[in-house]
Amino acid sequence: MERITVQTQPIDGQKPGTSGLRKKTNVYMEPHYLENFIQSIFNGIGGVAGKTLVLGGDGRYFNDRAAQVILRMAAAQGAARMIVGKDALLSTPAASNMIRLRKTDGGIIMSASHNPGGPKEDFGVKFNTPNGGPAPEEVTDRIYAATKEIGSYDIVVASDVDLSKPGQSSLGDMQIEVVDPVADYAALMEELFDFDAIAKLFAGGFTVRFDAMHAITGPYAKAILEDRLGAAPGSVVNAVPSPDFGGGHPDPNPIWASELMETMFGPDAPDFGAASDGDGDRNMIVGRGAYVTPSDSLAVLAANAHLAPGYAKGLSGVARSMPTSRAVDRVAARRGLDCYETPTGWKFFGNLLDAGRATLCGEESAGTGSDHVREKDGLWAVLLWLNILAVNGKSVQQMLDDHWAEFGRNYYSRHDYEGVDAEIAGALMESLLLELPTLVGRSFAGKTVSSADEFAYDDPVDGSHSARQGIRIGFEGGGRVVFRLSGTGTVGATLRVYLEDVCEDPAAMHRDPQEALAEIIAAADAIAGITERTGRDTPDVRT
Ligand code: VG1
Ligand code: CO
Repeated sequence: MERITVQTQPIDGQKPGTSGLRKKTNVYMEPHYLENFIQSIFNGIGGVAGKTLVLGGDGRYFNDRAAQVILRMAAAQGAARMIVGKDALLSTPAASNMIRLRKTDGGIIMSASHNPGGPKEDFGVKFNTPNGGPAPEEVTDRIYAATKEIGSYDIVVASDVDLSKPGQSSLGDMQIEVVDPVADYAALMEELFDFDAIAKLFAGGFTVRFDAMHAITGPYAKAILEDRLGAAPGSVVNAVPSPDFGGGHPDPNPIWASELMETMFGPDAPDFGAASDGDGDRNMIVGRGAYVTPSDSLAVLAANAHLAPGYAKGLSGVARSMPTSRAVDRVAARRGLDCYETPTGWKFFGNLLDAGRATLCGEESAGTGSDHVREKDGLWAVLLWLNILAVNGKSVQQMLDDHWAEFGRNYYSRHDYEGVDAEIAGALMESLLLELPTLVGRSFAGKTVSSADEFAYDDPVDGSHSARQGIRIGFEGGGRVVFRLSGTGTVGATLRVYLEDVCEDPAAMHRDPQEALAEIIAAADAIAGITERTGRDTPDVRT
């Protein structure tokens, strides 16, 4: 087999963001673009000679082609073995599980997650380390440095590897093992949850609708919910992954999963609804007529996880990303659990999970997970909810009511301003930063600022420092607004404004969040001049 070295040059902008390198698919398809980044990953991790890696992706457009390139590059550079999901498919949590189960040297996940897919949409690649988690900043910094120094890459000349059925093959000296993407993951779920109890719930007439949004979780959800647990056939909808996700936006929130929302708030709503994203690591939970914000979901799961066998001995601690609401902090305080606040992105939970300091983690962006893998995990969250409901017999609404009655409610919403001119967004953040020292004590739209800082994180396990992770402003009475720029977008800048207010009045637990947060929303605009600077008077997406 011929092995060739191709001359190349550094390509600007190959800096991994919140979760890997995401670009327009046609950018990834430009000559050398993918190859440069893959070679830089290999260089950044000290080469792949003799190593075993997992490879899989969410099935979006170019996933199949990219997989063949990555295999040929790994073969050229002496990798010992590649464990590849059938048809180059693996959900992100299943890839994380595979890396851990097979004790590999890491893995490459091809996905732009919740971003749309297709020739005109987005593609992405990320590297996960041997613990199964997204590479920490220290590793992504090395990968980025390698992208700036690259002069050539190695690849073998070979025809495509057949990835269409499980089994062993080889490419030159490299072994290739094609695996069923679902089996090991499903087995792990069966270890963690009481499948009999959930099956009994379904057998008793409890109805469920899982919207896979034409993305990777379709086959996983069908195999687990319908085939193993006996949910009625057709409970999993939009279950066949398609390269452009059916033309949709596979982001499980009330806006992009509006079809599911309509069903759940309609006359024939099932008992339980859920959706997942492009690569299967996010989840949206919705009951009959009851949307659960991801922040509340994390808090409810933290308070009730012990009802599932995998968590029966209790939690060692909990962690949430900084912009996530502090609903889970209340649970931690009551239950005497350690509670960590990390920067946005799952890579920051890895050390806490590895060190056994946290069992459950979550983000406001519909990511929840535990120490069972090192990624957030959409279907896992759905199963944990179902296991809890199977044990306590409550409805989703009742779960929320009881939770708020016990712990209080943190009204929460995130407002996204998408496709903002990058310079305008940058200037907005810079001027906020300059104003920070003057804010405390001042009032905006009737809210008095009690704290204001730029969040930085010192990892309590390895001592690493991550600066500039978003601006947080606290108000007297417990309200809060956080400003951040997204690190996953591919066009312009996305300004994220995270709004939160605490409520302990039992008579005020069922307000519309936008209305309950009206003062905080007005204060956020007054402080940051969002409308004035961006010309937008409403956000593109409210979740
Ligand atoms: C977003 C979310 C963040 C999440 C990240 C990756 O990042 O806010 O919470 O970890 O996406 O999720 P950003 O930088 O755009 O705010 V996924 O499911 O897209 O891998
Ligand atoms: Co995702």
